[in-house]
Order: sequence, then structure tokens, then C-alpha cells
Amino acid sequence: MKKFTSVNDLTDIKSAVQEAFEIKKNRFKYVEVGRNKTLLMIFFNSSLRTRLSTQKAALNLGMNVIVLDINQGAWQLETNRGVIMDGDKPEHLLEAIPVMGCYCDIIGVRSFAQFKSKEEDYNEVIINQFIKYSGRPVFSMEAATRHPLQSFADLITIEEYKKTEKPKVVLSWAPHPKSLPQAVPNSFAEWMNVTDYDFVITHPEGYELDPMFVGQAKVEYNQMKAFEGADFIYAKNWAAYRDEHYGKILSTDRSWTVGKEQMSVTNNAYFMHCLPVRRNMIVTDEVIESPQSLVIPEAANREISATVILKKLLEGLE
Ligand code: AN0
Ligand code: CP
Repeated sequence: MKKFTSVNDLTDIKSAVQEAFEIKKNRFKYVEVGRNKTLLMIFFNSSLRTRLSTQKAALNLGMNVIVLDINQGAWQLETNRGVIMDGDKPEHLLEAIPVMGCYCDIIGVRSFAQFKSKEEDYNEVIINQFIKYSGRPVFSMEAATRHPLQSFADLITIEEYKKTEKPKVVLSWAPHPKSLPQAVPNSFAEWMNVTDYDFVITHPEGYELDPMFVGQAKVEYNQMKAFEGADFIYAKNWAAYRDEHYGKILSTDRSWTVGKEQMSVTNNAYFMHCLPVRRNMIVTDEVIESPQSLVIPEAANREISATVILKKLLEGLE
């Protein structure tokens, strides 16, 4: 594999999930694969899980790891070409990227949607520049429109816990006080759409996602109705995508907070969230602390998804 920015970079999802289960049984099985190889992780945004799980995955494979937080100690980077750099940014991404490529074999990038321009975000300008100018295989640690390492871990988790062949999986919007990217729900939908699960998306009107990601999913505006008979509830907030509302908060309606009442109409569903989660905004204490909550095993599977992907990227090195 030469890059990993979406589900489309995996040729065979089923075998990738099988490989994940194999690695979960013996996570050091491929400790020789990354010997003398260096992973560079670049963060433009904060992280707890991605930072730790990806680093752990690299260690599982015998790699060395370097981590750089652009906003803590690096030069502030100009990202637009043609700008007269007389402001507060001393370095341009166009030099920084190839320099970063000199010190490593594989690069992971976290660069969230900035909500300044929908076009810029949805063209994945930042991570695409890494792909173009670093000379290294690049993988997403959540870019502007997708978070594939998360979605892969989510799929592994559902495959581990499902009780029927084709579970009903519901992605539900939930309220949040800040504007959050669509990357997690976009990506989750994209991965669910390559399974044969019964996949439903529910959100208030105005929160429609890019149809490219919604695909064949059912969209149901009534959350209670969507939850009926569900086997998995996947909660997430996102800001509006559509039109002039792009990046805006249209609702903070706490009747959408996932609580006992909503869970009671499900098929004793498991609760999932990528974390970090705001309790009693997205989900009540009661639901996240219940035995049906998978948030910790889901986070644990981030190490597994990252190990599979890094292994594939290492195997693709010339
Ligand atoms: C980020 C998001 O919603 O994309 C990261 C989630 C993994 N969440 C926050 O910024 C709170
Ligand atoms: N789920 C996830 O990616 O968490 P972090 O933002 O903490 O990395």
C-alpha cells in the first residue's frame, strides 16, 4: 500500500479485518517488518488516542517513531502558495514537507477541516500536499474529510461484538457546543457502506452530510424511529455541511443526547463513540457507563487498526 487516506486504499476489507484479528492475538508477530524504519507523526491538531495508539502500533512493528506538534515548537506554517510571507508565519509548507520526508520512511498527518473554505477542506489540500511533496507513503490520522484509522477500528469492533450477520447500525448526530468536522461521520458512513449491514443515519434537518459519503444509507430524521431495533448506536456530533451553513452549529437540542430512553427502543444496542466525548451533551453518564458501552474496546482497537495499516505501508516500501 502506498497511502492510506480512505477505505478505497484497502483492496480487500474482509482480509484486512481478518488480519486485524490475527494481529490482536499476537501484536508483535511482525516486529521485524519495521526494523530500522522510521515513522514521523505530524499533528496540526490535538490528539490522545491517535497519538498513543499509532505510536504503539509502530512499536509493535519494530519501528522508530518521531512526533511533531506543529503548534508546539515548530515554525508556524504558511499553507497557501503565492502569499507574500511578511506576516507571522516564518516557513512554508512547501519546504517543510520535503524536509520532513528526509527524516523518515512513512508519514502520518492529522489536519482537521478548518471551516474557512469548504472547497479547500473537501479537496483535502493539506494531506494531498504531503502526498505530493514528501516523497513518502502518507496516511491520515484524521484529515479534513475522513478519519479512516478510526473507522477501521470501528469496523473491527462491530465485527467483534455483532450477534447477527447483518446488524442494524445507526449513526446518530448529537449536540455539542463547538463546531466539529464531518470527518468521523463521513468516514464511518463510507466504511459502513462497504459492508452489508443495515445502515441508518439520523440527524436533525440541516445536518445532511455530503451525499458522496451517505451513499446508499437510509436517512431518518426521527431519532427514536431510527433507533428502533438497532444493534449498534454510533453517536457523533458534526457541524453543518450544506451550502452557506458549512461549519455552522444549527442546533444544540439536547433531546438528541443519547440516553436511556433512546436506548430502550433498540435491540439492547451497544453504544459507540470515537472519543473524546462530552458527557451529558453527546451521551448520558448512564449510557456511557453501562455494560453496553463499547467506547473503551473501540479505542483499544485503534492500536490494531493502526498496526494493520502501518504493516501494509511498510510492505509497500521499495
Ligand atoms: C474531533 C472531531 O470531531 O473530528 C476529533 C475526533 C476524533 N473532535 C473534537 O475536536 C472534539
Ligand atoms: N478518536 C480519536 O481519534 O481520538 P484523538 O482525537 O484523541 O486522537
